[in-house]
Amino acid sequence: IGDTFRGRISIDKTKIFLGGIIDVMPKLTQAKRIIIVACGTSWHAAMVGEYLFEEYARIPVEVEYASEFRYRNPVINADDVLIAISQSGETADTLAAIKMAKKQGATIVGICNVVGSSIPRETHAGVYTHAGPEIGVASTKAFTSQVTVLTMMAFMLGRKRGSLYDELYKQLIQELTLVPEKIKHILRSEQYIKDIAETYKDASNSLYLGRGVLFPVALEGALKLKEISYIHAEGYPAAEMKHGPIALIDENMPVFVLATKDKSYEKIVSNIQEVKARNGKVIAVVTEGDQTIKKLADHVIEVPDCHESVAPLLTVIPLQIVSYYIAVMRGCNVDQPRNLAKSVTV
Ligand code: F1P
Repeated sequence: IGDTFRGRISIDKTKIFLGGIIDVMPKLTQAKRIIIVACGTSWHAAMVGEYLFEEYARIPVEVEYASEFRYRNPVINADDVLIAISQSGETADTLAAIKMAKKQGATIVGICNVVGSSIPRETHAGVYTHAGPEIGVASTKAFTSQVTVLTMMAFMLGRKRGSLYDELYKQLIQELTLVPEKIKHILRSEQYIKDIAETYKDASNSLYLGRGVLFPVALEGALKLKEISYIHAEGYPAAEMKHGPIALIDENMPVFVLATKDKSYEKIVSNIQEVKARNGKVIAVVTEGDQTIKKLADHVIEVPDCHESVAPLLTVIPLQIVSYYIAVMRGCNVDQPRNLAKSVTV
């Protein structure tokens, strides 16, 4: 899927090779803490990274908006590793956060798309995602490729730190290698997803809910919708709904729920019931064959069964497609949304 800033990152049936990141592997493996800084969509990828690093590598992770981090006085130690994620590699806030952490002795790892951009030049090592030139301003391929790299790193670190035993490590790699085929499968539902977009294109507000590693996917789904269609959208951890957003729910509110089968499944089913009890419209992204949610939700979008660690990579796809079609149907320019720039360099 790409190469590190100085070598290839790849995956085969049983192993992950992290190319040039190998140089900083001892630092990463022994890190007391990983800080991930990013902005926008890249920040959502960072949040997925937090869940995966903590779950599989058992390293404490802090995710920070670079735009906040750079202006406060954070505690940074020499045994911290700071991972900077940026599609453009030029985001001024992310660059400033790196420079600050570097001065304080932290090891800096980058995950960037644009080869030779400013952020890679300030890092000790890193990965180019080679997600191709994004024609549009809003990140889509960048998100999935950033999450893929973070997933590979989490598995690799888990292996090296002894928190992932052999069998599970192999199973997780196998799951990752199946992702491209599963995404192709989801894309076959494009017409069905377009019909859902048609139903909700005139909404003025929307809610996105997810739990665990799918919470950041809810944030990303909401961001995609607001960025390109200008519909107000909020992403929330599903369990937080009762602490406020539930007040917004009525028959005009589409609620997108990430509800694939994982350890939070029972809880997410009850969140869907809570929304339905208030007449909200539920569009649920579910595991293929799920009959329980089919009976509750207004629409279900099925994704192939997968291990929960790779669910972000699959479940974000239908949300990106819904946003795309809603924006097109509202006559918005999806490639060049108003007020947004591809690289935010100031
Ligand atoms: C961060 C970002 C993008 C967003 C838009 C503005 O950019 O917020 O996520 O889609 O392009 O910038 P980057 O640091 O990932 O290049």
